[in-house]
Amino acid sequence: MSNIEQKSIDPATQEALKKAQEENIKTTWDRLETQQPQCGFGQLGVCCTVCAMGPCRIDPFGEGAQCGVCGANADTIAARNLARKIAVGGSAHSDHGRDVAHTLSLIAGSSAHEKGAPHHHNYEIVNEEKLKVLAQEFGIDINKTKEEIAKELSKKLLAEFGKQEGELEFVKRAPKKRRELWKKLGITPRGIDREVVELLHTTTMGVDNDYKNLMLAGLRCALSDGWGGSMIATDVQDIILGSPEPIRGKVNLGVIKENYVNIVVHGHEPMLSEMAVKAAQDPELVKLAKKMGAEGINLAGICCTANEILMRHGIAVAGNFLQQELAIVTGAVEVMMVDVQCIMPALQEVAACYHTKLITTNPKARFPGVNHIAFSPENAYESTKEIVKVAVENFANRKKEKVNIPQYEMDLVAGFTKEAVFQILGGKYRATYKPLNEAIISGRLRGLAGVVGCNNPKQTHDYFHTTLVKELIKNDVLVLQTGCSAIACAKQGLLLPEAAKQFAGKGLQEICEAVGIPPVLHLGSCVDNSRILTAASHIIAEGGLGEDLSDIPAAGCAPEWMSEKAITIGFYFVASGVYTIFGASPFATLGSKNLTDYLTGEIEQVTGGRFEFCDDPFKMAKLIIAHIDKKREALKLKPVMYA
Ligand code: BF8
Repeated sequence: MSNIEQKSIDPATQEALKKAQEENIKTTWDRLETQQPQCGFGQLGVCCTVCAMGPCRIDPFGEGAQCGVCGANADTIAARNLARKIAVGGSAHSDHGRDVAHTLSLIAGSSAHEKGAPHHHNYEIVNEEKLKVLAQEFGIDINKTKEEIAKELSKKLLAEFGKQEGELEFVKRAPKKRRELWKKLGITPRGIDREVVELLHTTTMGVDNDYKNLMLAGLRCALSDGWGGSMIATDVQDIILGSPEPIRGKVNLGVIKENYVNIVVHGHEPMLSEMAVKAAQDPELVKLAKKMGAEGINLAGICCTANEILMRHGIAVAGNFLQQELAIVTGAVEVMMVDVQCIMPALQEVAACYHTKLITTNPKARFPGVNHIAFSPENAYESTKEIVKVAVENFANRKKEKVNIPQYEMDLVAGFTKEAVFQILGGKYRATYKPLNEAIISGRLRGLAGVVGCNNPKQTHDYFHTTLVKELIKNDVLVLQTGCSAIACAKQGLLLPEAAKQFAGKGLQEICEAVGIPPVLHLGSCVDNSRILTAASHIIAEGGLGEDLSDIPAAGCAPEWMSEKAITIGFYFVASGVYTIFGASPFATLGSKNLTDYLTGEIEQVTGGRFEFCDDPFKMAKLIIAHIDKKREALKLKPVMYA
């Protein structure tokens, strides 16, 4: 295997990497090399920088120091480090949710944050039906105008963040048995911000020294993300931007078009990317682009914000996390506009080697010296139009000799939601999960797996996602995907209905052919992992597959994870009773045997879910299948039909 083939299995990525090497552009893989050897204490999670008596570290071989200056041992240090990551990951998703709820309040003309501010904005309520459903969940009378409903709802949603007592409203969506368990364990999330703050408090010097107790607080904080901040983000985005429905699209670097003004949007909050979709179609700007010699304006996305506009508009996806620098390396990107999360600091340097203009838009995420065009719901269209104009004008600066776009693009179908799954399986007027449950009960389907998460240059790019998913569908496991994992599988054609015939087992094939779905369902961005939680609750409500989420023959996996957000997702999966495998490296807990044993073992007796660390995709598939079979047996289901 050549050096480049070890980095990625994706031919477009390989080609762009070759170009980067020829042009002496340093990418994440080069930087990983210069970091070798990476800090062993950090990798094991036993380096403590919590207070200024340190930094302290625990000798993993048991010969040197076994506790820090304050007396904290490996268990406390590793658990505190991990807890902090859970808090950070949760805060990222939940802050995103807050911004979306704030936009809803602006639409309703009742900004809770900016009293007296003019109420002009560029959004509207696209999905009134979902607005009403959500309002009813929050106990709001819906016999009033949609603006009035939105006003009340946004107030209640924003109050979820600052709630001090009681429980988050969406907790009610979980099956009764799960809610009772959370209550018994004392991990029912009370308020979103409260759980993050309290978890951080417990990790400061001299507070919680019990690793199991720290993990319980971590589980509660993660639940406030999955069943709180992320769920708010997903549901309110559906109200403001419309609920996705199955839609076709294209993926990979080949979607960047040589004769067009190319704008790549990268980040997470779809308020920006959604407006970019509109601004890129502005007749005035399209005319200007043509005047500049381009055929038009081409918009493409990277990472989760790409998933958002793919799900709602079929906008092309240029790539996943490890392709962000390479999109610029094509030499054909006029502007990369970014908002928050997963945006590599290196982009500034890579962009400087080409004519590409990097533009930041969010006050929370800036680069020194990089052009910042402030974006807010109030000036959304204006500011996005300004960015598109910068791109169009920058077309003239493109250096033709530097352009080389790998000609790879793949078709895909995305846009599955808990509602869409209902409708596809049961028909629009008989929307039900019954056919899905029956398929599992009868053994035509073995079970379900959520395969999600990032890329990580420590692992061959896309290899773990695609190999695992192929193994799962071959064994009649229907795969639900989000984030960069979905993009990885899309590039290999796994998100096409035709993929069932080529890759799926007979049972899954029959289902896919009967209803015309791919064997791998793309549910959206990382906040949309909340769709998996609600879909699982519907499965329990439908009946026949147990009484709790932990009874479902299902598992979760983040094969190439790298982000703190992935850790938080893992924790809310486990807190919801899901067996969850992490690839790449474990969460730097290995320096504490007790903590690792707890997370991969004993915790199952607590929440019904547990973690597994595994770095072989074939083994991951075997573990998931064994777990699904164990759950099938516990439910006394018929044997798998085509085993
Ligand atoms: O939130 S999968 S690399 S883009 S963290 Fe980031 Fe990971 Fe991609 Fe989206 Ni999720």
